[in-house]
Amino acid sequence: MAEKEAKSIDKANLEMIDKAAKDGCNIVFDRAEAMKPCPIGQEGSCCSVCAMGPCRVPLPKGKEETPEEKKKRRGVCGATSETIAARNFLRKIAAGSAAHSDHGRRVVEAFLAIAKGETKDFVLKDEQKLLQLALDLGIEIGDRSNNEIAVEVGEILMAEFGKQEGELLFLKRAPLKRQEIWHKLGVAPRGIDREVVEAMHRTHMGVDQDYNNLLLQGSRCALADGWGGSMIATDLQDIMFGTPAPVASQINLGVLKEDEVNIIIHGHEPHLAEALAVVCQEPEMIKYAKSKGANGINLAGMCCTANEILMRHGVPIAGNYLQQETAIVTGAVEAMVVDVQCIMQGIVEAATCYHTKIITTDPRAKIQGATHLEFDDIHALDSARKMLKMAIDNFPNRKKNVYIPKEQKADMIAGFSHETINYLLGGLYRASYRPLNDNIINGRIRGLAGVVGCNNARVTHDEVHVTLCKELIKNDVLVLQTGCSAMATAKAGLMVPEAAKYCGDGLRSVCETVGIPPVLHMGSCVDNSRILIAATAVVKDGGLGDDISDLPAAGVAPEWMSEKALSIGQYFVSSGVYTIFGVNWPTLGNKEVTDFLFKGMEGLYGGMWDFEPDPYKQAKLVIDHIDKKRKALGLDKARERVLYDMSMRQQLD
Ligand code: BF8
Repeated sequence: MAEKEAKSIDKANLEMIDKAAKDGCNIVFDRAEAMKPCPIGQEGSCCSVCAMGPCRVPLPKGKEETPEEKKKRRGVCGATSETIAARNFLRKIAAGSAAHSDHGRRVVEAFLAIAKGETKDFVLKDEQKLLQLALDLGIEIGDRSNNEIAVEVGEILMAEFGKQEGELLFLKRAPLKRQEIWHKLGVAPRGIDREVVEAMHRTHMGVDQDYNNLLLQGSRCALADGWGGSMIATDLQDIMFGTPAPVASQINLGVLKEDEVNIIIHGHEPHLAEALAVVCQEPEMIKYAKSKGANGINLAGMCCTANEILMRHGVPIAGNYLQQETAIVTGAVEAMVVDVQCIMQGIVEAATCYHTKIITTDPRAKIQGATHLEFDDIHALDSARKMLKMAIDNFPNRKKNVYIPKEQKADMIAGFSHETINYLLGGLYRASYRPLNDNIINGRIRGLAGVVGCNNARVTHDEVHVTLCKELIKNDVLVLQTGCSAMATAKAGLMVPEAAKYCGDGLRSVCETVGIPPVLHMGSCVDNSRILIAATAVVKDGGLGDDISDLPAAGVAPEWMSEKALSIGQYFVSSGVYTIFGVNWPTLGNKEVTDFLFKGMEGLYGGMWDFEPDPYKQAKLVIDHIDKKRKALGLDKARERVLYDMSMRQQLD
């Protein structure tokens, strides 16, 4: 990775990597060069769950291990490399599931505060989605007010976190066959917190030491994320702040403005971002910015908070995960306001080279050297004003080393929620997935791929996402995206209808007819729950099997980095989806565990994991899998739907 071009395909980022070097600013790409990954930890062969270790049990390289040698490959307590690999894997899933679900819990708290009228700063925006959710939960509607209904919705969903028995309510949204599989395997989550706690208990020294049993809990804990915490977050965020609909915006560091106060909101939970989006437009705040010599206020997003306010308001995105420091390197960011998750501690150090203020806002996520201004849900707008004022006051402190790569920004269309796809395909009065299913059946669309997840400094920034997605659409695979992956392809120009020119003939004709890009932005990482709902809607519409595992569909996280990505992957696999991860794979130190994940899970769940870092090979694996599923469905030859006329019917009779 010594060559600059090996660090990123994004020209904005490359320019800023140069600038950082000139300014003497140490950033993630420098640290990745200085710090090589530990090969033993990377393959899941290091156990640090007790103080007799850490014990290292790496797979011998370059020779076949004898059974005798394998027997000796154990920790001090006698733990086998299977147990160690499975335990490490489950702990990562638990951390990822906890992160998404604690986000979900905070969303329910904010939702209840609005529903109970404790805050006047927000109202519940999507009445239709509220009522639909109330019906799903069996809540009486009658002539009750929306707020009364919402309080009951919020209380029922809050109870999902602490539930001890039964199973999560949203599991009922899955295809029946999928629910039966979960019941048969005993992996239907009971309560969200319970599954995370149990995962941590089982992986404590001397508890669960059967890798099969540990990995079953991996599914239960991950399903509590996908069909629990994340799904609750998505649904309630939509009701509070609006269900996304198509919206135009721009992305990359070029959205920053030289003559305005630039404030970047970075993290995951949308309430603060929503409040900032409101106060940044207030005439008094703009006047105040002008009094400090700026021409206005420019709000931009970073990471998944960016996706949230992009999807609902069209707020531009400054960049994805590996741009959080390079945004600061422009020297033009007055404040970076952060909440939780995916915030590199390095931003505080990077900010010392410039004038940027790093403002932490959540009691769960403080950083030494940052300014802490706690966000208050109840007085959300006042909180946001304080942060914005701090940014404005910082405008006159800009140093001389300001440079924004102005040319580097791309147009994009986002806002493809499940509801929007339903509407776009079927229309308001007959909203349906039928046209999508028909186009899959007739072969114009070969299949679906969910391409999601992070950036990772161990691979060229954005390259795997973009190369993979171009390969997929060229082969008529419609791509659904979330997270930082969505930002990578948006920057590369794949999220505009004109990107149809990169598609195969079939997908191009569908995109041109419906007027959609071939790569659809479905939101943040908790919004992977939208992909579960969309996949279920495709199953329920008929003609493509009776479970998610029957669909010609696959998932990929080409540049994954976070534990949340592993939780997402595990709930996709446990929901029946063939799921490929790039970069590296955290159980390669043990063959049995890896075989279970890559092969054994297919027999149990109909979905399985795979590992492949090369984007062209990833695309081939996705396409081969889609073709295998098409064949199983009898769709291996493209077929036009035959519409019977009267004489044909008579012949049939
Ligand atoms: O939740 S894709 S780097 S920002 S973990 Fe983080 Fe990964 Fe980005 Fe969003 Ni998701």
